[in-house]
Amino acid sequence: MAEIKQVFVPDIGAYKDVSVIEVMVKAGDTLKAEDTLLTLETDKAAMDVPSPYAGVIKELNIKVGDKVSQGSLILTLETAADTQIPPSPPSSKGGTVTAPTTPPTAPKVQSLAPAAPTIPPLEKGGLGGISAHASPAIRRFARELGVDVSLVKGSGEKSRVTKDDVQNFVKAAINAPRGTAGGNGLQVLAMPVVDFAKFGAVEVKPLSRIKKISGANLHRNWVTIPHVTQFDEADISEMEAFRKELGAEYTKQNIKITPLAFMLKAAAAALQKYPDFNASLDASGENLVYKQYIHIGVAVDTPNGLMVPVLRDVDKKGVVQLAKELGEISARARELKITAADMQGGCFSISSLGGIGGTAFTPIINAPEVAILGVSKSSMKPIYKDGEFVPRLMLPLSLSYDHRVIDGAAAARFTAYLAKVLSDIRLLAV
Ligand code: CAO
Repeated sequence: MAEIKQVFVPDIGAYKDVSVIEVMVKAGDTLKAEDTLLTLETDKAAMDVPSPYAGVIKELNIKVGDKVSQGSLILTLETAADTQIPPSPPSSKGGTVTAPTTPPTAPKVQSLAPAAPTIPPLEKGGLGGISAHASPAIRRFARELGVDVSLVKGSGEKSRVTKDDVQNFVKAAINAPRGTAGGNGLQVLAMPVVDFAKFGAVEVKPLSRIKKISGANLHRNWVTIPHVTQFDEADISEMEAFRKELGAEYTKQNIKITPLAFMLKAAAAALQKYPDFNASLDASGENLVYKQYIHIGVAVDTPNGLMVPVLRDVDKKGVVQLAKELGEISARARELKITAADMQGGCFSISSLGGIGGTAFTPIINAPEVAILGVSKSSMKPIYKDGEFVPRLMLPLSLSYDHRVIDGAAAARFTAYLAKVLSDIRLLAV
């Protein structure tokens, strides 16, 4: 037989005037026994209060923000016949507590009298230091949807993750355009938190602003773009001889002609020949946007971190002009005088470590570009030519490309063409 029951806040240990941080039900809702009614939070813990009965809510007496103690009236409901549930012990799973429910012993109006639950600390999860506050019910809800709650940005009080936040996270993941960043759906283990001081003296310094910004971009690009790196070598013996001649002439004008100026020119020629490398995926991830201009970003090592200013219309400029602009813009980058606009609009990037050393590396694509050329230090090598080994100056090239857009064969052709042009710079004139 249906009965009218009142549901009260159960025994919550020594806590009094505890905040109601979430109410999951409203008047008129039909409940199953054990459905979560609300979540309470002290400064140290959060717990759900489940319904001891199945039935229909007649009146809800509590709202978010209320302060409650054991015995506060939560709601009145009309039970379905035979809906009392047997007592259940406190459940503690994944750091959450479900307050136990004890059925009423007297008919009609009855308070709940469960054993005091042990309340664990409010759970915090995290990926790369991001932590999430979420009630047990929200954690359960997120788990049911396969969402790692530590990845959800909370919009509630004290940045608490709400049900809406989880739902919006799922919607965003579903609607995220294919081929773009892919949402934040990477389900990876949180970094272990290590107390380094346990092993020896340490000093903590904040990352520079540029490192923080570029780090976040590099991370996104690394995890969301399927990178492949193609390696090749260019015989730059002749190019180097010509560069030295030019260098002697332009030093007086304070223009330093480094191999990078030639590389910019050669890259522009390769981008013209292979336009897929001068393109970007659009927001839907289903179309390629081909650019009718050739602007190339150059990675510059500054005391504050990596910056990538962009040289415009590289195809329309000569090697000397490019060397001059490169000198100016890299100096401005090192003095932190370049603007955000100086770093926008690039179609392709070059990262040269040739002045430092190394034989090869795997540069990270500067999205939404689809490829980046890494250049390492040239060195004299014995090259087998016309039946004998001859000493040649070889320049290592490392081309990372977005495999969603570029096939391996195309990348090999692009790199081989670059090597060919750098080996015979007369080709740049035709
Ligand atoms: N092989 C051999 N020598 C090379 C070379 C190469 N591939 N590239 C440059 N060099 C030589 C130059 O000729 C120059 O020699 P001299 O001083 O004897 O004339 C010397 O190395 C230094 O060159 P540079 O670094 O001043 O000039 P650059 O045009 O090669 O590079 C710039 C300019 C701004 C790209 C560079 O200074 C720089 O910042 N490089 C680092 C980029 C970077 O950090 N990339 C990593 C990104 S991924 O984390």
